[in-house]
Order: sequence, then C-alpha cells, then structure tokens
Amino acid sequence: MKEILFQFGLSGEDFQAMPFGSGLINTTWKITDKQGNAKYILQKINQQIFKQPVDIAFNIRLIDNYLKDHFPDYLFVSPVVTITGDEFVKNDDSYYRMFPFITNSHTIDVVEKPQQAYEAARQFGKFTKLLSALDAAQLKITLPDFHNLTLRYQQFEIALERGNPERIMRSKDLIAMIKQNKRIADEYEICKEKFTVRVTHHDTKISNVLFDDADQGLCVIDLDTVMHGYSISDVGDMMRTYLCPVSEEEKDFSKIIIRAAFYEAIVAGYLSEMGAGLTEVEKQHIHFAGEFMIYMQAIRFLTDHLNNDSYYGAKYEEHNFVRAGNQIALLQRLQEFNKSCQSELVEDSL
Ligand code: GN1
Ligand code: MG
Repeated sequence: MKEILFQFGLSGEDFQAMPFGSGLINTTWKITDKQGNAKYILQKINQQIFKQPVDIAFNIRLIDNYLKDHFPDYLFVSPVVTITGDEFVKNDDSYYRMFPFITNSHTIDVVEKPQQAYEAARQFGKFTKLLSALDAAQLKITLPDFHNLTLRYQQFEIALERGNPERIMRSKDLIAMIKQNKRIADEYEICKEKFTVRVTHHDTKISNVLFDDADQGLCVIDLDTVMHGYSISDVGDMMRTYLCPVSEEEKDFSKIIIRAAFYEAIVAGYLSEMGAGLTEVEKQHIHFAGEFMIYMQAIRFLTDHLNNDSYYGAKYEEHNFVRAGNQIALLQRLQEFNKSCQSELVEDSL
C-alpha cells in the first residue's frame, strides 16, 4: 500500500488506507490523513471483469474533457495522476487508480427518503443530458454486452446445460420463474431497436451519487461502465435499488416491498432533466425499465450460482441463490405494483 500511495505522490507515513464501500467488483479504500480526514478514494480494478482498464481511463478522459469544454460548472471528479503522469499505478499486474475525496460531500448506501431518490435520478438524468451531443460511439466498450438481456438469457440457458448439476436441481423453482418471465427478454429484443442510443451510466445505485451537506445531489461517480446504451438501464437500475427498503442481500423476502413514493420520485427526478429529450418510445418504456433490470439481475445471480459463483463470488454457499431469489421476489412485487397502477389509471380515465 505504501508503494502505491508513493506512486500517487503521497507518503505512507502521512496517510492511511481503510476498506470502503460495498461494491461487488472492484476493491476500494478511503485514504485519510493523520487527522482522520478523508482525502482520496483508491481503487483496485478487478481485471477478471474489466479486461482493459486503459479503456475505462480513455472514457473518463473523453467525458472529462467534453464536460470541461461544454459545461465547466459541472462537478466532475477527475482522477489523480501518478508522479509519472499516468492514470494508474501498476503493481503486481494490478491496476490502481485514485480520485480526490470531494470535501463537504457524502454518499449514502440506503435510500431512506423519496427526496434522495429524486436527487439521484435527477443527477443520472443530468449526466446523460449533458452528454447528449457527445457521440456515444466514441466511448470504448468496457464490458461487452453488459446489459444485453438476450445474451444474459442465453448464458442462463447454457448454465442450465453445463452448470453444477446439484445446484441446478435445487434451483428448479427459481429456474421455472425465470422461464415464466421470458416475455421480458422477448420484449427487450423487440423494443431495443426503437430506443435512442445514449451515453448511459449502467450502475445507478445510490452510492454512485455524491450529495452535499444539504442532501442535494452534486454529481455521479463510478464511470467504469459508462458506455453507449439505453435509458431503461439507468432508470431500471434505480428502480431495482431504490424502490425497496432492503437490498439484494436480504434473506427475509417478506421485507421486499415497493415504495410508491420512491417510484414517483425516480420518474420525476429523471424526467426533470431528461423529460424534454426522451422520445415517445422511451417514455412509454419507463415502466418496463424496472422489470427489465430486476429480471436481468435475477438471471445474472442465478446463472452465477449455477456456474459456481465464478463472477460475483460468494460469502456463503447459497449466496447468489439467495440474491437471485430476492430479485425474483422484487420482480413479483413490482409486477403487482405495475398492475395495480394500471388499474388505477383505468379507473381514473373512467
Ligand atoms: C456489480 O460492483 P458493483 O456493486 O458496482 C455489477 C452490477 C450489478 C451489481 C449488483 C461490473 O456492481 O452490474 O448490478 O454488482 N457490476 C458489474 O450488486 O458486473
Ligand atoms: Mg460499480
């Protein structure tokens, strides 16, 4: 750690690293000074997943330059360069990068108030809006087919053939539920052609938004998966992670509920920035977004369980099985919620 900090121009005597955050992929530390003040965020990139860290750096530089040129007031958290002027420190074949810790900012891990959901959705909407004139095709593809639900479904089918036979047997109920909901993958395959390709964040969980001391959103962070994509990815992942008071880690599925006020906050926050820019087709699919992302995450967790946890890892034997079951329960609650909203709409129009 000392050597890595040194490469970023920091003395190991004056700074201390502490594990930080709850991401599943990269490893993150908070770097504090002697007084205990947070100064930097250090990250080791998971190269099993991100095969080309230099592509991530390319994208961040492209966006940074674009925003500095066109929207200089936007708070963009640029990486700290090393003493040799590089974006990474390479150590034992691993890539480390560092960001300044923005003073008077904080992140949150759980969405407790609709206002937080609104602010976050506004920030993700604003990010895509500010970059709407940047050709998304210029961005490198850091994770090919990341939100390609058609492919995720195919990978699930392959896992059913080649995965761990015992786990397949014990997962038969979840497998059946994934299959029963295949229409979500079919709908995606049909409608994706009609969507506008946009600069999309692809990881809109609440801890990827910086808030100021008055709980106003400042900007979005964690740009590793910023690529060309569709608005349903960003809106959908907000629904997946903000609507329910408990996360994908929760084992007691009776706690999985949909909070209507948070649903409205996400839609209102996103539309406050993107409303004028979205096409009719995109607007019509806002309500599809949550189902799309929750279903895809359920597939990804279950596929990984069947493949012996090779992607997400597992802290206990059934970890990804529980996560998949959690996401299926969330999908069911959202489907009930969407149905009841539709019947309310019908009643309203009568
Ligand atoms: C991963 O590492 P983290 O938590 O930012 C994953 C997301 C999933 C999420 C589920 C690159 O994100 O797609 O939604 O876990 N990122 C990657 O918690 O696979
Ligand atoms: Mg992430």
